Amino acid sequence: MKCRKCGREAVINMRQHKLALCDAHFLEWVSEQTQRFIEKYEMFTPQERILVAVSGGKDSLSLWDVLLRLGYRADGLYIGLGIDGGVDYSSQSHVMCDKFLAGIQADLADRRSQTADPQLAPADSNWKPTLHMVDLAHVYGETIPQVAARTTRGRGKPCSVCGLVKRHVMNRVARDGGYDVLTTGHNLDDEVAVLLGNTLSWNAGYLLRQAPVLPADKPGLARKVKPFFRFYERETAAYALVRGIEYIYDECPFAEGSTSIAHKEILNQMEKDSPGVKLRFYLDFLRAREQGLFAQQAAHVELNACDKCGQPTSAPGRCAFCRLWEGKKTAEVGQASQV
Ligand code: Q46
Ligand code: ZN
Ligand code: ZN
Repeated sequence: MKCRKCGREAVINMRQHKLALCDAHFLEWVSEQTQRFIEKYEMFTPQERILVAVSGGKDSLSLWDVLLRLGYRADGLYIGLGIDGGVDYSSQSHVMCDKFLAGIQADLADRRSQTADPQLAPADSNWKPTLHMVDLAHVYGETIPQVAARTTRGRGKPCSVCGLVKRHVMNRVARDGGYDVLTTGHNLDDEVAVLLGNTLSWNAGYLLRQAPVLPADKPGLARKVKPFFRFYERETAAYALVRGIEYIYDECPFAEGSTSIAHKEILNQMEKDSPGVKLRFYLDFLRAREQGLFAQQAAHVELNACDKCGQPTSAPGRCAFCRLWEGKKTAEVGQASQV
């Protein structure tokens, strides 16, 4: 297979786009497409401050890489969940984030010194990306498996607690750090798997909140965006590989056997028979959503500020996160450290 742009050997063939590209043209294509999605869906502007939630995996590190290379001021946030799973999962993923940061800082400094490109040398050219680190055991006194073990939430699986905690911490760091926008590395496969789950249960509330851009719910909260939502997982993996980004290959040990992995397998089977079906399913959903298919639901969701942390919640009084830690001593304020 030859690259459509230069005729060299292709490293990837994207059947849904009928497009094969060599390594250099693939890297260029990913950057251009990301920029196109950022503009098309009005995700953020070059003037805004961006926080990228990084897990040490291929998607989030590739996203951080692309945003920085496009000239955006994007800092990282790593949340230490305290998950071991026999593979030292959390520590290893933290190491990957640190390594990535050291590499990209050197790379950006190099490129800035060699170019007069204003995108690579923004007005405050002293700016360099940092990594915020929030270690749950340190700040809240417990790891995710420990919190999960003492609550009924999630029926023995820590994922529901983990999702709740991550959302809260991401919001807090974005708010306290004065970030305009919070980005996550979710790719199309992630989004379509969730969409299938939400559709199977016709959960209109969840369907309404599933989107590549979620505006800030309350003043002081960051908008949430997913710039990679139109890339297939194999494309983000190929990007990391071709760019030489080291990432943690192991999935979180608790992901095993999840319904979203089962949904991914089914969708991949469908994609094999009908290239592009995943992308069409998601884009058609967005169109239906735009047209107000789930709008009726919107009127019924009322949010108040949590008594304790101030984040939006549909519950009266305290939010689910604060209730989770009731009676525990936490050291939440100002505990995100920077690298
Ligand atoms: S990190 Fe957390 Fe995931 Fe692990 S415990 Fe579940 S939710 S699987 S994205
Ligand atoms: Zn080429
Ligand atoms: Zn709260």
